[in-house]
Amino acid sequence: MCCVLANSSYAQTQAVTNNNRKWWKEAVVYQIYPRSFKDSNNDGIGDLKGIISKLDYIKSLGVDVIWLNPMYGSPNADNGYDISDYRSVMKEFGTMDDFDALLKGLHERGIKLVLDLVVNHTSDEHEWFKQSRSSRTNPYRDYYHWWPAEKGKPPFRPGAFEVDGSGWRYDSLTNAYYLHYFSYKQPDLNWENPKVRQEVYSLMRFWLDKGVDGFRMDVIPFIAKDINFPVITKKDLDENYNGGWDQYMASGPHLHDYLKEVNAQVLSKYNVMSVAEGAGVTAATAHKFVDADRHELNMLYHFEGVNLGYIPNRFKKMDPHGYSLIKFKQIYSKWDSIFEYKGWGTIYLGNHDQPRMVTRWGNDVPEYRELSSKMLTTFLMTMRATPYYYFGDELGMSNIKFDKIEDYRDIESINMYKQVKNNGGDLNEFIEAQKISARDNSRTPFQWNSSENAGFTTGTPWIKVNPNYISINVEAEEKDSNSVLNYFKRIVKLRKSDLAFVYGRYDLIDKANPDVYAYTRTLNHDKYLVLLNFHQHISITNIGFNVKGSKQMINNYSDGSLIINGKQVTLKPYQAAVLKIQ
Ligand code: TEU
Ligand code: CA
Repeated sequence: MCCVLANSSYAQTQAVTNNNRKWWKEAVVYQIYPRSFKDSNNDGIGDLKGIISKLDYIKSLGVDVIWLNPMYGSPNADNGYDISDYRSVMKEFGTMDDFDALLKGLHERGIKLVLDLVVNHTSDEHEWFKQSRSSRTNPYRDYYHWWPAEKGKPPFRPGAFEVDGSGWRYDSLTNAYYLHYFSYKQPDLNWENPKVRQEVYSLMRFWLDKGVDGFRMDVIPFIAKDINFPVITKKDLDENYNGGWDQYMASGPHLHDYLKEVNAQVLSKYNVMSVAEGAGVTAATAHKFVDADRHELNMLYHFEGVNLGYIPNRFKKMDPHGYSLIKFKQIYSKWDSIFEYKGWGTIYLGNHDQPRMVTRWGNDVPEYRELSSKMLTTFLMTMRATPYYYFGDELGMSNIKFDKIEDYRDIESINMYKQVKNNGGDLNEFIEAQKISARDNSRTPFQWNSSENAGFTTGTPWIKVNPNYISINVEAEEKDSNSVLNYFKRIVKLRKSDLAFVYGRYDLIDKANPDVYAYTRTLNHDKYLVLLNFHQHISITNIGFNVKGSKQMINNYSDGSLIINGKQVTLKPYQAAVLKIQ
């Protein structure tokens, strides 16, 4: 008993020593998908000058770090995740001068900029790949993974964005197959080759020397593979829905040697942050990436939370019963405990690969959209982890729910549709499922005002604007003190008002409650209680200590109402509140 107590108080005091305090732990990250933020020249595509024109809006949010999706030279097979030139700016997005102006404008406002580092693969239009495929003896041949056809067909590997599902593509020029875990336009780099690694470090330095503040590292566990390519079957992968990719295709024997090298040769030389897209990373492997003593990366984001509620291997179809809040609480509580003593967590419910947060995790019907948006934002801003907040969620933007495949722009949805069609599957069922889960739902243009195309462009937008922009937009929400937007600004301020929200211990309360997510955050003598009703009915939670007399810090019901009865709290539909326990 003595030791348990000693440990927990040790953790608490440890948590805020200067040693342990880091700017990236205390930051709120705001993600911008440049293609959809603001179009400055009315070609229908968002661009860097567009972002520059909205810097004061970004500043008004109170966020600290911008994560910008890829804005490098790219033929856009996968909206910039297929890079043909790492040291340039995509033509549609502007010029290097625009980039420099953007970085300067952000820094002048005290905001940091983190770029997307996509180095598991390049575009097939990258010069390295053009060289590599040109002959078997080309010096760039070993920059990629080739399988000579005289060895027969290569062992099956999935290609996530391919209609035939194959991750190998035959190239007749040299009678060989090359590996691509995504589309054939995205050949995988061979990290076993030290020259490839030096190329990557050099391009990282190029951007860091300009002053960027770090990287979000795309599918980083995938960079290292077992290059003996042992035989695996589709069944192996399917039966390991969450872990399969990692087990068979990623996290190769040298992964952590490479990450240590990235740290030693690049990251450690700058005051920057790094966050891994931790596709396939599990509780068992997480520390290997982010334990500070290992000198690899700072943070990672896992997929266990966002994968909850899908039927496995059914093209991202949701379970008709929705998701279980009890499981949701288990997952986020587990990930909190993983990083209690080592490493540091992240928290997100939306990004450019996910549908809109309110549709997926809340309720986007008119009656509950605002309340449930605010409730989910309360969750994100009160957990012990760095929040990664996706642009547009601060307005309560919701899924567009296209009902025709022709409206989709995303290679993933388009090719999955073809796959279902070729397999004689149910296309209506597929389209219905996509209304909830498709990535394009979160890629529609940002909603600035109620003028045509939501003020995003006067041209034809590259993807349709959600018609709800008439009422859901910045201009309208800035004027309304109870808007989702103003609630977002208030809760960001609340998070920053007390280090307890960043470093304080997390304790789950009433864990078997199927409707309410309740927890406390405690640092030294400060204790906050967070109450979140995830459902549309009135719900009661038993806190276990007297809540009466505590101070209300925020409440998503604008009249501030909250029914407290001693140790019991009754929450209205989607109600969220944070109380300071006196
Ligand atoms: O995503 C990697 C990844 O895991 C995705 O395949 C994800 O599972 C999928 O989007 C779910 O629908 C990264 C990028 O974030 C994504 O935008 C890219 O398409 C992908 O890598 C390839 O670069
Ligand atoms: Ca433009």
